[in-house]
Amino acid sequence: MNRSEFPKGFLWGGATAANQCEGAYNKDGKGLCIADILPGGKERFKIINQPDFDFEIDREKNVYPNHEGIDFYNNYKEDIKLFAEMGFKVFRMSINWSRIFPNGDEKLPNEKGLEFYDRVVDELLSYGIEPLITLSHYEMPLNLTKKYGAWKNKKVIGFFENYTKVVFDRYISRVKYFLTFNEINSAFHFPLFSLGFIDNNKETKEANLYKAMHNQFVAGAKAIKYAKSLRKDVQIGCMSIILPMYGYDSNPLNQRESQKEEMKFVDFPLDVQVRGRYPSFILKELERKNITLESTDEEMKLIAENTVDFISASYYMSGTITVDEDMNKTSGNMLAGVKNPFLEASEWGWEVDPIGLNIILQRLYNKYELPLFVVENGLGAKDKVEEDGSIIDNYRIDYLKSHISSIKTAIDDGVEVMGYTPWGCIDLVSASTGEMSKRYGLIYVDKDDDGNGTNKRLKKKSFHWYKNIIERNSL
Ligand code: BGP
Repeated sequence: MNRSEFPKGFLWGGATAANQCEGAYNKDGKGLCIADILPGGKERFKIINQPDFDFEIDREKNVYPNHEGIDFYNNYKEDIKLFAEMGFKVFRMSINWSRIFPNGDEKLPNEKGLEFYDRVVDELLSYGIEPLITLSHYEMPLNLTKKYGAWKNKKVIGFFENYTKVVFDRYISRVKYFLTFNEINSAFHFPLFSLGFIDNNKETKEANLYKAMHNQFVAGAKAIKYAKSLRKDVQIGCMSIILPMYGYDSNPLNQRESQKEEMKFVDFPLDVQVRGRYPSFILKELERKNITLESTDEEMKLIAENTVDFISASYYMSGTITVDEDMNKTSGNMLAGVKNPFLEASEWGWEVDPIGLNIILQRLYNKYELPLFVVENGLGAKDKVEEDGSIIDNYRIDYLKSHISSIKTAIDDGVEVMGYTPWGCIDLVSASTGEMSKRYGLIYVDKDDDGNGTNKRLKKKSFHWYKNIIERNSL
């Protein structure tokens, strides 16, 4: 093997989520999910953090982007053909839970929803592309939130079990790679997306967050157990946001604080899903805060016995931490801490840090000794279509190149990385802004924030660049 090459069988591809690309939000028996009721634009962030968020409000008019997405529901053939042209080996997609169980609590699934994913899976396989299926990507049926309080309620573990059993029964002979919960640690920042409820009550907020995450850990373990009973070589991963947290400077207080934050945000959920047990620093924190998880011995046993096969992750930025209260009042990076003077940020304030990806991959591999899979990474940017229809997205190429190179350096140092699937390989609706104009794609989709456009697909410059990387299996 040439030294610049990636390992044989490296899974190059791209990543999407159902609610951000399919559209057809109420077609063929699909029920509403959380994402279907969130508006786009500035209102979105305000709303998802509102304590009195009203799930009953009819936001039909406001939610254009999710409702139509890029109409992957009808365009999937054309899109998959383009993925195949780029040489994808794998395609990350989610199954929208509310397409299979419209209300979440029915006994029988919605056959039409299952048939849609049959078609998508078969289409991928016909090109030799492995589907990588996320079981839950911010798509909990809204009814489970309204009627049961979402992941706070242990009943939801059972509903998720029904759903995942149906999915595994149906697809596992054709699909080898699954992820349980998308960005399970996003619960700390966007609970409505990942846990399906908002609780801003000081007294109960933290306890409910930990209880809901615990229920997800149990549900994930059950899914793994069932899948393994059907297919021995199935590969199931957990999925987390990974970001290294730097101390702002060499002040030991800042270093200690950054380590504490990184352990809680990154390590805690991984410890549970990879090692099968809660880390002692979290148990101590729960004890100090008087939080009981209401876990049973049986649940802890399930968690211990059904751990993941690999760790998958999204990586967009690092965090910079200080204990200085005045500095902490200034607006910093999107997910953690204050501005890092050494890094530049995207238009949305996400600090670009390819070296950080290398740092965190090294650390996680050496701690957990499990294969890692970068299933999300990319640059959200506004693209310009030239008169001749070309899109010269050199900024995106630079971003992807620097991050891929960082992964390669980790591999050269002995880190096992299974693959790379850049986020939104085809333009889709942004999760945080609910808009189309924050684009990640290698393929452009002609749609704007107000729903205007032909929905036509155009190849960006990055499309040709990425195709070449895959072809040569090398940067
Ligand atoms: C992750 C989500 C994705 C995706 C991505 C980019 O947090 O898993 O769903 O959207 O971030 O974020 P955004 O769309 O907000 O730019």
